[in-house]
This record gives sequence, C-alpha cells and structure tokens, in this order.
Amino acid sequence: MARIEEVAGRARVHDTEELEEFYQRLEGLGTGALWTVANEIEPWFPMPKSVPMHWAYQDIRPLVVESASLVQGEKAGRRVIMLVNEGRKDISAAVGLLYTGLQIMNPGESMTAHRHAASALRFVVEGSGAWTIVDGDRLRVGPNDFAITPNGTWHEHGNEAQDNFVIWQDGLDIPLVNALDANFYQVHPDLYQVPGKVINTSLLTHGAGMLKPDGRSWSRRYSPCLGYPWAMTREAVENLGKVSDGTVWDGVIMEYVNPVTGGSVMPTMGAHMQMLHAGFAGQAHRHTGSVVYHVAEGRGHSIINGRRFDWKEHDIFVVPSWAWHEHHNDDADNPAFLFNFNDFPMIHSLDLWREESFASNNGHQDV
Ligand code: GTQ
Repeated sequence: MARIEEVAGRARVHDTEELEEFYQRLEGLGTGALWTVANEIEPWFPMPKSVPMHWAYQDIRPLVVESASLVQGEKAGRRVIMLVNEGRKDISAAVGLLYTGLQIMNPGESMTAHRHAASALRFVVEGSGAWTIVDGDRLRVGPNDFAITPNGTWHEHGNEAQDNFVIWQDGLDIPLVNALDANFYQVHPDLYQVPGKVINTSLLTHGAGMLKPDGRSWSRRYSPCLGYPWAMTREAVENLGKVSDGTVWDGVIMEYVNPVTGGSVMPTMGAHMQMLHAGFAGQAHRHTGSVVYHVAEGRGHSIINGRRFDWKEHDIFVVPSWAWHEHHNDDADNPAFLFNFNDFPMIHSLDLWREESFASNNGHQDV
C-alpha cells in the first residue's frame, strides 16, 4: 500500500483495481511503479530505523562477565556482547550503520589474528593488561584509551594481566560495509602475528603531534597512530577548556585525528572526546550522521528526540541521524567526559552533512 501524501510534487496515486492488476504484472517482470514507494524512499528528511537507546553499564556488565565463563574466547573468535538497536536487529547495528559491543578477555587470554574490510576501533572500559597487534605493531591499552584497527589490517588482541579480566568496547562499520556488499574476511595464515620488537611503535613515533623526516610519505587513508592514551586525551580536552568555552551544544569537544593529515582517524569512522564542564546544560541540535557515545567519566543526562536518558560512567547511548539531542552534566562540581565514535567522515566526504540548532529552528520537530 503506497504512502499517499496529498501535496503537490509528492506521490498521490490512489490504488484502483485496474492499477493493482497493473502492479502485479510489473512485479512479475521484476519491475515496479516508482510512485508506489516514492514517498518512502525519498523522505522529506532522514527517517532512521534506529531509535535513541541507552545501555546502563551496571545492567550489561554482569552478563558480559558471565559470558567469560560460558564460552571460550578461542571458540567464539571474539567474546562480545553486542548492543543492538531495537530498529536495526536485522543488521546487528547499534545505530545507523555502526556496530558496537562489549568484549571481555580473561587473564592470559589471546584471540587469533584476522583481517576484514570492516574497520574497527576500541575504547577500553576496565582492566589493565590489554594489548592489540595491528599489522605487527603491538600496542598496550588501558582504561579509557582509544585504539584503531583500520580496514584491511591484520589484528589480534589479548590480555596479559594475571588476575583481572579486561572489558573494552568495540566499534565497527560492519553494517556499512555489508550494506555496500564489500566485506571480506580472512583468518591469518599463521593464526598469530609476530610483533615487532618495540611495543607501542606507532605511539612512540606519532604520539606527540610531531612528524619524522619521511612522516608525510604515509599514504594510507587511516591514522598511522594506532593508539590515543587517556591521560593525553583528557589533558588535551581539559587544556582546550582553559582557553575556550567550547560550543553551546557539545561543550569542549575535540576530534582524534590522523597526525599526518589532520583528518579523521579512519575514512569511515571518526571519534571525539568531549568535556561538559560542571553543571553544563547543553542546547539541542541535530545533524546527519549517527553517533555512539560512551561515558568516560561523570554523570548526567541527554535528551534525545524528547526522551530523557540518565547516564553515568561507562554507560553507552546512541543518537540516530537527524535526532535532536542535548547533553547535561548533572554534577555541579566535576566535569563529565563523553567519548563518541560516528560515521561523520563518510557523511562529510559524500557532502551529506546538514546541521541545525533547535533555537534557530524555533523548535519545529519535523522539517
Ligand atoms: O575485533 O575484529 O566486536 O571482527 C566484532 C567483529 C570485534 C574484531 C567485534 C570483529 C571484531
């Protein structure tokens, strides 16, 4: 049944017996009449299937921990509890075309190496001892560190701690790459990589915002810096907060960047850290692009399309494309830090970025 819109310029052909019979003949030939679906496939504005959602860490953590004794990491490949959007169960997306999940690794555990066309990133939630090897570069990561595993790189990871598990959040563009029918997957021929001698090589090379003599010859589309430690990130955002009030929507926000180009860390996914100063009451805005947030520090709430979501440390919530959203820090004495990853690099590179503030829109909910 076509969605009729009685507006000049929109499809408004009512069904008749004659037309229905015509549509059947079209269907039999692998064809269809555009006007029966036009209003749906060309909405006036983005109509995401994803809905705003919030996952409280205290609710999910016990199940993540339970999974550590229920399945062997080696059998599961990756032992991950996915966060699945109500409206996107069909593609295992958390929001839009982004996937996310919480991965747990037992003490001494390591996962086998593989690579795929999808890009991945990690935001460490708890536990010391985690490491990843990306194309032979072994990186150590701790709580609130951010790390990338770009498209096509061999990667494996594990936990070298003796007595604590590690939980980190995975973010991948799997639903996007699958939507484009462009995914490939390979298990490493030796199952494990042989890492280079020096741990944290990419960070030692690129971690200070400086370039070595041939630094500009890096020609990949992703950042040569694979890790972004929390202490440096927090300090950078805090320092910016000393010289700038930030924006009325996002407070003091900074993007993790490729140090060679200043561009996003990967071509499909970008990531930010933002600080909402004590008592910050953000204004609402909306934009194209989907966002997955992780509360790195603090407590507060966000209002997303009119629904309030209270959050605290390590909670995860999502803002679908074109949804109004505003952030509040409910602690009068301490800043809150929100990590996010998003599909903005794609949206920008395809000239699909649109942004609007609630104030300038006079509060109209729709167009
Ligand atoms: O570590 O590459 O959560 O391939 C899901 C799929 C993590 C990974 C996930 C993956 C990975």
